[in-house]
Amino acid sequence: TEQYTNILVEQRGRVGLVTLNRPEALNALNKATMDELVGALTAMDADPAVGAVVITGSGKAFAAGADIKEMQSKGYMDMYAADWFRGWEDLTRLRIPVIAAVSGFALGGGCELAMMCDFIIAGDNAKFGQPEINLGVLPGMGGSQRLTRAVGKSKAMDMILTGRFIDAAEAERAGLVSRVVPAADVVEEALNAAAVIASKSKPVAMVAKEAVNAAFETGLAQGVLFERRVFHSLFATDDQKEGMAAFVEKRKPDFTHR
Ligand code: CO8
Repeated sequence: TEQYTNILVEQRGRVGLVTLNRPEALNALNKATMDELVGALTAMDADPAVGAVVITGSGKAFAAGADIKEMQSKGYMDMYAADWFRGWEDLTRLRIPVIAAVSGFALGGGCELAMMCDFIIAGDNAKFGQPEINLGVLPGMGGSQRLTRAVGKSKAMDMILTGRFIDAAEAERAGLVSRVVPAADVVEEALNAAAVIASKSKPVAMVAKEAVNAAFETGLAQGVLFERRVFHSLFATDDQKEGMAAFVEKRKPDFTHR
């Protein structure tokens, strides 16, 4: 298997676990980390043996942001020519379900990475923030857009303009995270959720993810039409036949992911 420097990659049954592994820098997201993360997740996306993925960090920090030291001395042309942060968009094109398990700080690019995942499970010690304004910049990995869609204009403006951090309880109230659990349990909770997802039909889960994501890109009528058409399409799958037969026969389905 592939060797990585900035991340740890494991597979547990049908679940992939990717752990950001630069604890000395609070998992600051440099380009090398981005490339490894995108590479590992793209491989899992294509692997029929992996049905869902968890991304996590350390106990103290999911990730404290993009790597400030790597960006500090760059000029406009450096950022523009490299199209800095463009590579992160590849994560949002993954079709496999991805869960962020957030313990401790998820700041700046760390918060943005968590928001690129399909949902966020937070430890009760989690702190979310977009403090870029303190550095003389603004969020650059989608935060001004995804945070606003996730929590609405008022709280997004508050967080992005003041740079203040919100705790796990406020994040849950705002709809930024789906569950809050004791900090020590966050990875296990996310792995269990991923195992539930991975026990379903992978292609059906991928289509369901596409349909929810369509809600962010389209109007209601277009989104509902998209949903109905992909719903129809699933009747071409073996897994629809198996799932409905299992219900009628009062047994557990045995999905073949086809
Ligand atoms: N980048 C690089 N290094 C970092 C980062 C980071 N984002 N965050 C922490 N580190 C490093 C520290 O420099 C320190 O290194 P060293 O030991 O060599 O001094 C080490 O990690 C430990 O950090 P601290 O000593 O600061 O730990 P504390 O417990 O005292 O504080 C905090 C923890 C509050 C999380 C603090 O580290 C902090 O405020 N970090 C920065 C948070 C931040 O501003 N994040 C946003 C970054 S910018 C971003 O993500 C998007 C930028 C968009 C740019 C758009 C350009 C196109």
